[in-house]
Amino acid sequence: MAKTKTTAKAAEATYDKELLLRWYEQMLLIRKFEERASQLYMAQKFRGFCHLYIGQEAVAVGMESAIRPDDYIITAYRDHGGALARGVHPNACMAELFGKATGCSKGKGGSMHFFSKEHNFVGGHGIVGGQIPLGTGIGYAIQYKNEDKVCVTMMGDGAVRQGAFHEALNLAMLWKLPVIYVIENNNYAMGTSVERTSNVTELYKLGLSYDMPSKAVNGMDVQEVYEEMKNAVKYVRDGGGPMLLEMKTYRYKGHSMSDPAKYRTREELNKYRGKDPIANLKIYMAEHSGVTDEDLKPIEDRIHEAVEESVRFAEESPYPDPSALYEDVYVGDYPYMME
Ligand SMILES: Cc1ncc(C[n+]2csc(CCOP(=O)(O)OP(=O)(O)O)c2C)c(N)n1
Ligand SMILES: [Mg+2]
Repeated sequence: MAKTKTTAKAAEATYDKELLLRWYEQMLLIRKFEERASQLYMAQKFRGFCHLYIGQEAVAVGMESAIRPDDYIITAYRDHGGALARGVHPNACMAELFGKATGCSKGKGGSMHFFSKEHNFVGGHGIVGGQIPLGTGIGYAIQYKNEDKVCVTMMGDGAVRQGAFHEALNLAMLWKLPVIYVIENNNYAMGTSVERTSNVTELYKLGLSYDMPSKAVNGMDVQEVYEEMKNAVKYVRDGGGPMLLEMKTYRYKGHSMSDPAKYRTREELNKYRGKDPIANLKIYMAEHSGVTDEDLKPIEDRIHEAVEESVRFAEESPYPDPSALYEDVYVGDYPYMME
């Protein structure tokens, strides 16, 4: 945990080497897992949708170390990073991409619908904004059952233009629900930039219209994400009601595998590559904690092996039995469905 924290500004805080290396390992796992998944997709080893989180790793990882395993996370379809950061095993994640029975959603969800009850990772949702009322409902359940938990409800910048976002924020404030709304503002909803969707481009301000404490955070900086999330969790856990954080981030890849991302310039992409959360953490660790390439080598080797193992596991796993179609659905045992 943070050794000293002289100001709220993350850049001036110093951290245990152990924590820094954990962040590095988690972010690198997400990146390497997805780079491999991208290759496998291109080789048609699995199909369907696939939205990569590459570039946004600091958000999931910084958040994760500020919450507890018994807190909830719910997110949209760009969900690989959130699940891996939660601790869902890479084998279960890769197998899910392959549609195998050993996947975290038993092979029936695919890339967009990762889920792990064990890790309180409540999806993976494909309908833009659909998870926002669900996360709010989880917040209501926590409050109703008088539990000491929070629900982190994540969404993209595109989702905040949905009516459901505003309805959810209104009720969450009215009932003071223990929800942290996290907007991952990567500046694009498919090919549409934030500037093209509204005159309100500082998205954290949307929370202010409900009097919800709201703040913009540099989502490319794992330290800053961690600090701001820690403050938010404390506030919400102490019964303050909901909060909203806008994580300013960037996705390096296209919206999905079929998007060549022609709506943005090379200069823009390069500008954000210069802010790369993993490369910058590496520099920070070298400067502040004396971390060398030799310190990082075992971590990088471990991740390489974990990712390759996940591919082997996914390839060797069986597809779900056709009878699994009738499992885990609300009305699966209605007699007429079995005819
Ligand atoms: C209700 C609904 N409308 C449209 C779509 C098609 N769609 C899929 S992703 C997407 C863009 C969402 O962008 P954003 O919320 O910024 O998330 P990001 O992809 O950047 O993570 C759209 C419009 C959908 N899935 N659901
Ligand atoms: Mg977006």
